[in-house]
Amino acid sequence: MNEIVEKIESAGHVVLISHVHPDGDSLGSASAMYSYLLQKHKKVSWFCATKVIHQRFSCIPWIEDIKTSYPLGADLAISLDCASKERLGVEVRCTLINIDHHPTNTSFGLFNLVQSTALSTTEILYRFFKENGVKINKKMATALYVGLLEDSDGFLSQSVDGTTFATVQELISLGAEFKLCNKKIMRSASLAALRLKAAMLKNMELEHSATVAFFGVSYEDMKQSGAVPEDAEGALEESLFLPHVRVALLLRQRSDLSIKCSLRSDGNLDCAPIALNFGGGGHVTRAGFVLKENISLQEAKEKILNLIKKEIVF
Ligand SMILES: [Mn+2]
Repeated sequence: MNEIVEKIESAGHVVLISHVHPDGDSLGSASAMYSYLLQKHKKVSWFCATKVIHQRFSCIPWIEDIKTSYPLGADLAISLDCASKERLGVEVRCTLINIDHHPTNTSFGLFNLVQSTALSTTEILYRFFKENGVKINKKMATALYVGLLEDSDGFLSQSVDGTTFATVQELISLGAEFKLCNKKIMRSASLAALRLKAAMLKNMELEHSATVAFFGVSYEDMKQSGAVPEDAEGALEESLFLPHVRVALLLRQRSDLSIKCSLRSDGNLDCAPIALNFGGGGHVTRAGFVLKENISLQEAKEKILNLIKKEIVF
């Protein structure tokens, strides 16, 4: 029997962990795992340290079961899509299984199912279910689909290939609610999000011969728009549609004045080492980190831009 299946079989109470500020892949993979454990009549909890989950994820099965308090008495934890211990948002004391696809994953679990070539964590789970003869029901298929949809940026990313679509085809045949998910995940916005996007695009700066798009968003900007942090990512990603832009950098000031930095690239520049350099992590095309020191947006911009400029070779 597979080691992970064995651990699950012998566990009394399993807690699934989606990373802080969860995305569709972390939620989708935890949701699919949740269904699987319910199928097995296991006692299971789903933990995420972040209180507010974006409304676009409401199409993910069991999303209403997420708890922000860590369950007492769990004897097995499974983290999904978490690249480092810090992303768990909690100190885990029991046996931990780490299932992820980030190349920067630090293998912090006792068991690590980390495949950096996978498009999403849900793709790893899909294979895990198939290899272990697990029946994928409609809810699981929907959840697995969400991870693929989200991490492939609506099937537009460079890592998408025929295998991705073959997987999607199978998930749809298993009942995945793909139309609902496409609409909720890719095609819904709040007025606040659109207002923030407009302000960000208006203030976008192009640096280094227009190869770098820069966005600085103050805490005041966020408060004024009423947008949630994730809403700032739309403008960031769209700036890469510009002909010369190869890297997009977003610096967003938080209420404690720390700065959340998000990096996106067209794939020709690896974002992960830059993020690692500042204590963060991620993928080639998307990575992030937090600057905790007391530093202005302008100072942070210069510091990071200098590093990016060294990496960009014309
Ligand atoms: Mn992911």
